[in-house]
Amino acid sequence: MNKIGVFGGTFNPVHKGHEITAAGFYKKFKLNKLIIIPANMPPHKWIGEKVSALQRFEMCGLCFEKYRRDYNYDIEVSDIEIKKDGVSYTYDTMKTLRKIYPGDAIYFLAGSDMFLYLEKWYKYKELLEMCVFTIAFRNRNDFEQAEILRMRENLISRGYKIEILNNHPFEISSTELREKIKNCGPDSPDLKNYISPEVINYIKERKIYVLQ
Ligand code: DND
Repeated sequence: MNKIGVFGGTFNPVHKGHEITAAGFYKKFKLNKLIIIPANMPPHKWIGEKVSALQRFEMCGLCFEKYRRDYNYDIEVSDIEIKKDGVSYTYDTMKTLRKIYPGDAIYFLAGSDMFLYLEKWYKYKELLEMCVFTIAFRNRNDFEQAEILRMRENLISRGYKIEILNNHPFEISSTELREKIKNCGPDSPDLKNYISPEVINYIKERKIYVLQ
């Protein structure tokens, strides 16, 4: 039985928080494969239309390519949600993946912010039945971490599989980075601390986020 990791997100844009967390996920769970899935339309927020799903997908490709090339990770950026019109519910994606990987364990990775409102996700119980839900910490807030552990215990007692990545949080968000690019431009020197150079070049060439 293989272990397939899945990391879904809007990735608007993909940044080093995503990257480091995904690499840690791959290593900690000794994954045989990791699939990065940019959402077409995320169910929980309006993202506008100025940066297309295809552009978010291409940025993910550029960002994760080096893990395949330099570290030999089996990482794929999938267009499964982008090819499907409409809202990208994780439950639907997981059902499709279950058919592709019938006998394998599927680990779905999400940040703590997403996990905390998991009970509002579309068909979350059915989703949890199909995967090992894995939580990455996004910050060092003790109160939040205690709440995550409490929720995890509760879900485990109901028979679901919930894991914790136990990562050192890299505290950055796509929202902050879009603001930074808008206010300081894509040449802002500290941007490279947060976004990989390939992705910065893409942002510059396409002039995205600058006027938004
Ligand atoms: P986001 O828009 O939060 O992604 O979406 C996360 C995933 O959850 C997507 O696949 C959504 O379709 C799915 N979702 C959400 C809500 C409801 C449902 C599904 C449903 O089916 O009903 P971002 O691009 O903002 O971030 C991608 C992931 O990376 C998220 O899990 C986020 O928490 C995490 N993340 C970080 N993790 C560690 N360190 C950081 C991070 N920044 C973002 N600095």
